[in-house]
Amino acid sequence: MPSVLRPKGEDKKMEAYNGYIKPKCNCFFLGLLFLLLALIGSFANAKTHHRNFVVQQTPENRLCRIHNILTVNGQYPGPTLQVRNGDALVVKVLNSGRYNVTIHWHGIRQMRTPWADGPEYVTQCPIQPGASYTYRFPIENQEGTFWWHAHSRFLRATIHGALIVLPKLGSPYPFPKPKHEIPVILGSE
Ligand SMILES: [Cu+2]
Repeated sequence: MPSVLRPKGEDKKMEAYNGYIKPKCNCFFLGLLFLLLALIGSFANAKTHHRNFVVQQTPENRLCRIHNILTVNGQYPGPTLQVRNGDALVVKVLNSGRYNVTIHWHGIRQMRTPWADGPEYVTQCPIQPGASYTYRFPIENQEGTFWWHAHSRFLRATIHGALIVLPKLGSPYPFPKPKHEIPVILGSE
């Protein structure tokens, strides 16, 4: 604005005013942009892991005799799931066995997904023979080695496996990083 339209000294006041307001606006929008980029970045690192569990009877040779034991995908203990903090799991469980079954993700907090927790007749009806159920849940603010297991009647003492939650990409372990890691699963029938 031409200075002739204002009293003397007004220009300086306007400059000071403009000089004060502009950086504040820029800082605000810059801050907002960084926040958005950080949010996008954190979502970009999160993955959704899709797995299939087939619960089935599998012949196993134990103590010189063939036993039909319950397995997941023919494995006992069942498959190890490895994810990162912030990831999501989608596990489709097909019951090809003879008994009703559910799977409990032991120790995983189901904050907004209680129907994925697993205890039969508590958060879901059991998966009947020939039927399937898909568990979908995020893992939020949890790290460490957990486990999953059947959670229906006597089947609780059968199929189980490890669920390993690593820190987010770029985040350190809460202890000195181990040179080597081996999941140790203890179970009895
Ligand atoms: Cu459990």
